[in-house]
Amino acid sequence: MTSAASWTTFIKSIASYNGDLSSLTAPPFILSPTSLVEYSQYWSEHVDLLLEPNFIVDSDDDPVELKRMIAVTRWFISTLKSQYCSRNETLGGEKKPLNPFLGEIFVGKWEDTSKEQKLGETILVSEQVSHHPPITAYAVENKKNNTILEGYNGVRASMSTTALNVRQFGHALLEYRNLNETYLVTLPPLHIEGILAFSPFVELEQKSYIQSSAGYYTVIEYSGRGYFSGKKNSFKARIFKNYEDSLKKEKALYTISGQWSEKSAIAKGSSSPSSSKGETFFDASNYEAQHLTVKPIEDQHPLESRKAWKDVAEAIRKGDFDLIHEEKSKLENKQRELRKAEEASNAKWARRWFDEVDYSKDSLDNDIFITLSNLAHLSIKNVASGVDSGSSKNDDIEGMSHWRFVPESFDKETEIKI
Ligand code: 0T9
Repeated sequence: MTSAASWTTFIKSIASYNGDLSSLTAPPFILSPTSLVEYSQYWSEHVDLLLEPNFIVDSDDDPVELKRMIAVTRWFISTLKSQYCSRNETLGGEKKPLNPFLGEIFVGKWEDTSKEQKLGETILVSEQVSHHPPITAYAVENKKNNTILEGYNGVRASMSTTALNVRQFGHALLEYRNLNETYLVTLPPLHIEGILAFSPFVELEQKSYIQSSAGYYTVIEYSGRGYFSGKKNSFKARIFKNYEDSLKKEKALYTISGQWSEKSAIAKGSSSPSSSKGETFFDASNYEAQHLTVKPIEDQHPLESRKAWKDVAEAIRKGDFDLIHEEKSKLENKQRELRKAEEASNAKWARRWFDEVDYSKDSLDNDIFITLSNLAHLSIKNVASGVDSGSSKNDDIEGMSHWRFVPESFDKETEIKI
């Protein structure tokens, strides 16, 4: 099979894409040797920005809660290049990730190598909590600064004439325990462009939101080439006192605009910062991502991603189609056997560090996710991330569910070493 022919087969398979990653038969050169369970690391490749709100001191200009919201918005913007461009940088284009198996895990840490140890160590735990549909849950924890980021992700995709349209499910909750402040972060819709031209890349679209427990509310609007600035990866973010104020754009306290993969600027008020008036908000090209460290494969548990996929990953690196297929089948057959055995004994795969929650049934009156969703008028149903509770799209999507980190189950962990 020539690569052009297999590409055609691939395009056909995405045209009939039913939302299930495993149904895509992609040619080897579009396969990434990395599992989707690893993508959780992208949330924390700027640990200093993630922890920054802990170090902001009160002064007599803006309220400290607003300064922290600006810092959280900066951290969020800083995650986007890692989340959506890093495969282009390391693999030469967006690639199809390995589809994680149920119970697959990925762990690692960001060490603080400075003398002052202001940040301390930050750890990541990521777990595949669902296979059909694929859902990955994660937590990033920094004990020294009592800060926890947790969340989960799933996607639903459909093919249009030129692009693969992807809606994200899930959200992140960022808790600064010392400050008694929590932020809810939603995930933007996206599409994969450039498929027909053999060079797929992600373009974000529409909006995502950040809601602070202190009331402040950020709306981020995404656009690609040809929209407001004509440049790729453009965005405009507005920070408001609260959700109600966001209904009138003129009420923005700050406006940020630019490219999330390059430079952006911030200015007070509701007009976009011009290059003369604006102050630099974030410059991705001058802020290198800090990659986490992962223990050597020899020391990993069989459920750990790089160990479990080792032979498949090697076959992908060799570009050997038959070998990829053979190695993948071994892993998939083992998984099928496991599911059969569970069914026979009426057992369910035990999730390691996360619990499934149904916010509409479980009595969770003072739950922070519900509180923040209500402030931001966001749905608590199993709907795409960022859907307004009053929207016509506010209907549960079959198979999707919410997940929450259970810190105690991680503290009790003895088998998996970080
Ligand atoms: C959560 C992220 C997500 C996962 C990926 C759509 C996508 C799977 C989901 C949303 C992370 O926090 C952020 C980044 C990239 C997203 C992936 C990009 C992508 O192409 C895949 C899809 C399913 C494919 O692999 C389609 C095959 C092909 C068209 C790409 C070459």
